[in-house]
Amino acid sequence: MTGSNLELIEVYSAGIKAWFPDEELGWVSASVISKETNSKSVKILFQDDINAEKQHVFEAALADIESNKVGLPPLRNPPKMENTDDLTNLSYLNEPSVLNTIKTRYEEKNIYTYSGIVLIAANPFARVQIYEPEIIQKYSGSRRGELEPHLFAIAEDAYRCMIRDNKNQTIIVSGESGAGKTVSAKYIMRYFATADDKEASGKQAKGETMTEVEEQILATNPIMEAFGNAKTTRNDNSSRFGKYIEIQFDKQRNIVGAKNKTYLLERSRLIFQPETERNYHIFYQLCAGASEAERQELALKEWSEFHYLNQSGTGVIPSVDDAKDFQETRTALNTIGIHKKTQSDIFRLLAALLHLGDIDIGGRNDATLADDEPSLLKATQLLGLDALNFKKWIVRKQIVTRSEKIVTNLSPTQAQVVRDSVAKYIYAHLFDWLVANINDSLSCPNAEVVHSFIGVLDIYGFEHFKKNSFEQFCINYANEKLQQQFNQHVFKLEQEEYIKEEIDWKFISFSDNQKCIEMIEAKMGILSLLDEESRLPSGSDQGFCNKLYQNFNSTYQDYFKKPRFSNNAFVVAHYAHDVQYEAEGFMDKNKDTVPEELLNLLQGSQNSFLCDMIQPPPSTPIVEQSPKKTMNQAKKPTLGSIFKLSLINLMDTIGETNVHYIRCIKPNEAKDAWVFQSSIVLSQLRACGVLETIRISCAGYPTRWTFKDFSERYHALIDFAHWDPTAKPEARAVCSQILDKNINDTDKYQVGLTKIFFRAGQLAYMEKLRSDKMNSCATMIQKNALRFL
Ligand code: AD9
Ligand code: MG
Repeated sequence: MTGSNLELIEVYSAGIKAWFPDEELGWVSASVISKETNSKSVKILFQDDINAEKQHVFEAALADIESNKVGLPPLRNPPKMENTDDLTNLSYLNEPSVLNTIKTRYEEKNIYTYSGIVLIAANPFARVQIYEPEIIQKYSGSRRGELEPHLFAIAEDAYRCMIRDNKNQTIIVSGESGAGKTVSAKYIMRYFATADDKEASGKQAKGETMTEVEEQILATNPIMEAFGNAKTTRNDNSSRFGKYIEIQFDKQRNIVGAKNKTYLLERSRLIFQPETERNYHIFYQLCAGASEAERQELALKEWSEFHYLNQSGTGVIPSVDDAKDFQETRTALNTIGIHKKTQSDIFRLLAALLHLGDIDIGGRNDATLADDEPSLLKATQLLGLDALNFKKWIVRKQIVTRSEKIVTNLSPTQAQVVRDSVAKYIYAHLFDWLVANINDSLSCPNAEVVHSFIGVLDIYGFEHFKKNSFEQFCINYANEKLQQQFNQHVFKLEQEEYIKEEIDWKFISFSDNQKCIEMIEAKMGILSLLDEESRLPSGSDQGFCNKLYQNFNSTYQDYFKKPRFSNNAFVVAHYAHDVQYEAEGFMDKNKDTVPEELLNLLQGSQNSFLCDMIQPPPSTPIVEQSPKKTMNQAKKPTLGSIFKLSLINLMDTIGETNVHYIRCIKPNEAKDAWVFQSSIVLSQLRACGVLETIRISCAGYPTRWTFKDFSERYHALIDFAHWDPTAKPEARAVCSQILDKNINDTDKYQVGLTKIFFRAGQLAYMEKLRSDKMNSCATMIQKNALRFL
């Protein structure tokens, strides 16, 4: 039988290159030296292409190869193909070839590569001159594929689709921390703000000039980064929240407004920072850049003197000038129209938080706090609160039963937790308030003018650390949802192509992660079990964990595991990786509560800005609120449930748009310029679904040739005994002849309306036949030539 897996063995003739796994480099290339085949097995010897002293052996039973139990070593593409700007052009679409192409391009300083509909962006960690206004103008108006792969090509594509299809668009930018999502999202925003629309009728070329609203949109970046970004070990400017910004256009394709939605700001950072990390940039900016008058009024000190800023010992980032950045933040606040007085109110709150963190709580068993403790006085003064009342509810708690109210003392540690909960509560509200205000300034005054939008999603990628907690759980849950959307999209496109070409095609399966998502968000899923436990007076992290063990070990056995050596952790088999989550802290983080008495105090504050800010926005979901209850008494929605709801909304929004994908890759951990570590890149390609997409397409018919191209390349394989040299057959007929003669297994290909579709690896076989034929022709010509001599 021709065309079967066994036939592919023939391809491995002397000199042919293939890939072998390597612990350090990911994959290494090697060339066939010899091959021995008998009726039962095959043994192929390869010479390593880099290490002259190393050889690789492939040995397998023919039966195993035929049944696909053992795969032949993945083939390497011809060198001239290896730096193709679209991975789907590769003849051999396998993992090492994909990796090698991205690497080859990166070494040539090409950071962008397409993988079909996805743009892969490898972070250069160095300045590259590819974002200048001239380049923006070059991409503006050109079609994808006309120019080198680029962020701007994706942005332009989104813009064109919006106009052509009259449909909203989304650009999803994902990748792990430090991979370049925020930088990419900013360049995309800049592109929309500055690109001329060469085709838009009636629109003047505006070059580098921007309208007020375009300037305002760009000004949101320094503000959001000051309040929502921080130095982490992975990234000096790490976004600690997810963001979806809708850039709104009118009918004439002018930008008329924007709307930001944010997701899950990391709250714990406000009160604690791991070694070498920092709190949110704005605090250091304030300490370094405030005027003398502000320093006096707010009692500001150096960053190193505030507990909330000095715990990690790191307060300065080389190459960052916090004082200068503070001026930039102020300018940006001015640009979006936040009044000077409001800016002072904001800084006042920030300073209050710093003093709050310095409140010195003492005591051995019971927490003690002096009435005249200076930080207490300063913090409460700035917050507009009564110091004594505030102090009371920092060191004590009240339990309300049916018949009575019992007040008990807290331990010093408990009192600190309460103090910190107030700080986190205020900061989280300040952040939400800022986003709401930015949206107010950026919203188009006349909503009817908004015709369509392009949304840019800059969201944390899959996270898998040594110790994973509630934050990683939420982040990975978000990524599961995005991955599902991505798979469905790719799969749908693939099917559409097959249907368009009218080929006979059976549905192929792909790893659907629906069950994993269900396990997290369903009625009895992880999040609702966590909520259930959080509402119990005696609820605990252990109780939550036990509930998971009881419920999931059998129901979701493919996605849930209890670790062998821990009773308070659980493992989720995510699409990208198994992740072990430590249950400790899940419940508190999920509840995110501030004692009732303190909430009441805050709501009655003399500081009208604070009062204003902590009012729940009208859209906040309130669970089971009875009319008699106040907001505080109502069951406050948990962070998990808020996140779930916002994700579901996000997915609905994305679902109604046409989606474009950018996958950012961090090529090395050390953030070194132009250093490419294959193993690190490989795991990211896996985590961001690029390899899965390739697998999906390989399960179908990944190689496509038009009739013309195929007949031109392989016409030598026609059976010339039945060939009529006078006829001028159509390309399609030539293709049929080639296929009939050379491939008997009809499952290996499908003939569409304009193209032929091949199974993975089939092209290698055709190439082998072709080169054999060429060689034999060459030998024949030589022999004939000799005869004439
Ligand atoms: V995080 O999940 O918010 O921690 P991001 O957003 O993926 O992360 P970011 O965009 O902040 O990463 O990029 C990290 C750093 O990489 C930047 O500060 C730059 O120093 C560097 N970077 C990223 N993209 C580019 C680029 N296109 N050109 C040059 C870049 N440097
Ligand atoms: Mg970021």
